[in-house]
Amino acid sequence: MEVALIGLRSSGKTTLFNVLTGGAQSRPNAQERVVKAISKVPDSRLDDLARLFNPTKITPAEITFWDLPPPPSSDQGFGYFQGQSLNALQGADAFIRVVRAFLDPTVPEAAGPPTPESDATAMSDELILADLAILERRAQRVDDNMKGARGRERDLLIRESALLKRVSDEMEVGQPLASQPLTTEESGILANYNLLGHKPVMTVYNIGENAASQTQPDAYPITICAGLEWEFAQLSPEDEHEFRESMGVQQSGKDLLLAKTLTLLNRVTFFTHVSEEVRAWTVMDGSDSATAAGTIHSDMERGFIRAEVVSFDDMIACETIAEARRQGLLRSEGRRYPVQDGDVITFLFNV
Ligand SMILES: Nc1nc2c(ncn2[C@@H]2O[C@H](COP(=O)(O)OP(=O)(O)O)[C@@H](O)[C@H]2O)c(=O)[nH]1
Ligand SMILES: [Mg+2]
Repeated sequence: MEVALIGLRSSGKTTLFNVLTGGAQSRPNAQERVVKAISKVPDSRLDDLARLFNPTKITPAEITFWDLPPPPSSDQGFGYFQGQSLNALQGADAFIRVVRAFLDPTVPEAAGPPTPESDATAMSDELILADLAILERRAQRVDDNMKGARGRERDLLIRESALLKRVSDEMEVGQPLASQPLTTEESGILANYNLLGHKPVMTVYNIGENAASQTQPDAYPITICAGLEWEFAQLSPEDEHEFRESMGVQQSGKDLLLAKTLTLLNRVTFFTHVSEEVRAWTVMDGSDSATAAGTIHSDMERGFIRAEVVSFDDMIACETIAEARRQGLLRSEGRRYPVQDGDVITFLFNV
């Protein structure tokens, strides 16, 4: 799972990246390339399972975050969505859009006084421009291919060309892709282009220290004080607790954001236990057990025999697999079983 932080200069992307990844970015203003770092997703269920299985190793699910270099020249706007940066961003699974909502006279603003709304609009406009560039390149290729094409191949290219034109025209008048009516077939064609507008985006308002105590975990858009969270991250657990209390910011912004990112990516978590390790994995919601096995190892998907599944709650209640089996709560599931969030799974396979 690859998630890129995007937003205007000085909105707090690198600060937030450091909060999420424990300070992976040491030279925030000098970087020249995309910096990637892994964040481990906390999940109390993993700790509960570890108490039952006594593993030597507990492995949480991971999300990789990307911190982008400042745009090369532009003093306004993003400027990310061109050339090499655009190609890189097409490889991300989702975006977290950081909007500056803090006032700090010592930090110059990228585009005049911060107004979260105008900042957000500027970003949507740039995403549309980037996608228009992708569509235009594709349209060029389709036109080239049309010259030598005959019969059915030619018909398909004509249809694709018409689709490209229609979608681009709509986007040019400000209609984002997400709000354009498309048939399943059309969506399928567009899915091949890796358009930025197809990727899930979550907006995070980086609010000021004085507003930090008013954050609400379930508010939308998410609000977080990245500067303060970064200060918390430097402290010992005791000091952090005390400082959080005094600032009125009980909930960890990092934990909140990681949980929201899994939701953004439409992921569910399942757990495995082998003798020495209890581990959390994630798959797309709706994935079947064979696909889940494949996230662990391709051999396990290919040689899939069956999955032995017990729900998290049943596992905690029974304490042992043997007891879950005795009570009939350990289910034997085939390849097509849709994995549920919290499933504790043992895959049986041959290689
Ligand atoms: N006061 C305040 N300053 C912040 C906050 N978040 C980031 N900053 C400061 O804003 C400046 C730009 O932040 P940075 O993370 O480098 O932004 P980026 O350009 O989006 O990567 C740095 O000096 C940060 O210390 C915040 O929540 N409050
Ligand atoms: Mg930065």
